[in-house]
Amino acid sequence: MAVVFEPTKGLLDVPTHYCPGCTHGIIHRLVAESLEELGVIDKTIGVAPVGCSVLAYNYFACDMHEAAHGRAPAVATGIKRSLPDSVVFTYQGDGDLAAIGTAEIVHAAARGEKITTIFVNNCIYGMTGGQMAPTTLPGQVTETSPYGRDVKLQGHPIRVSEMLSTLDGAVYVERVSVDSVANVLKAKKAIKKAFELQIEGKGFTFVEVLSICPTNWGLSPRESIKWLQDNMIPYYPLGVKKDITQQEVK
Ligand SMILES: Cc1ncc(C[n+]2csc(CCOP(=O)(O)OP(=O)(O)O)c2C)c(N)n1
Ligand code: SF4
Repeated sequence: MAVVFEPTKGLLDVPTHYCPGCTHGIIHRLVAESLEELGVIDKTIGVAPVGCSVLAYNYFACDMHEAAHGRAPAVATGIKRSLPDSVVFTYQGDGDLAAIGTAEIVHAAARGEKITTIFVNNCIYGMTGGQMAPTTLPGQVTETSPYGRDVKLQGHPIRVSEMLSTLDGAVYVERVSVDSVANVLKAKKAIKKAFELQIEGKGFTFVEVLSICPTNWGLSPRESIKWLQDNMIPYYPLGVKKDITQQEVK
């Protein structure tokens, strides 16, 4: 019988701890498939964050390193500078990257570190029980914004991709989503391209992936996908924000 589907060699054959319907698993798979197709699993070092994906080091088939909360870009910088032929990526949630690690990601991008960051934006702190994140939408109810995020009180959400695309060291920045088959395919293309540009030594590459958290949003996985489409995509427009290979800045 013809083989129509095979597991990627970029992931280990182990069960994951993610909640049913969580899209962290899809994003793991896209990263792993990209590394496999580029033939770089053996020379890749990933840096895991603090957050629901803290255990990413148990799932990827490459070498992995754990970083303290928000510090993954700093750890990745050290690894890449000492092992310049390796492929280095960080995998970070919005609490990790856009709250406690804001300085690390901004300066890694500004320095043009030749690393790739996969930024999983689910508009909430997942692991710790659903507190407000820097990317929580205006009006969004969370454990720490029970009446909805009030921008007068709690400030405006941060559009991380747009912010990083203004920095000269960033060579490729794209926002994608995993809410549909078409968008999953686009997300894969973006992640693979980010790794390709790193391998070519171009500079800092960044892919933001809009993701769901059914558990802390209090919605079913299907309802969560619709919530992402109706609320997140209008606020966080998808697309390439910067690509020096196309000389295109949006
Ligand atoms: C210095 C520090 N502050 C706070 C925490 C608690 N903490 C652990 S995970 C987390 C939020 C993670 O959310 P996010 O990065 O959005 O990832 P998700 O779990 O949603 O995938 C927080 C606040 C910590 N571990 N260390
Ligand atoms: S808490 Fe949210 S982000 Fe974390 S594994 Fe569950 S659904 Fe995914």
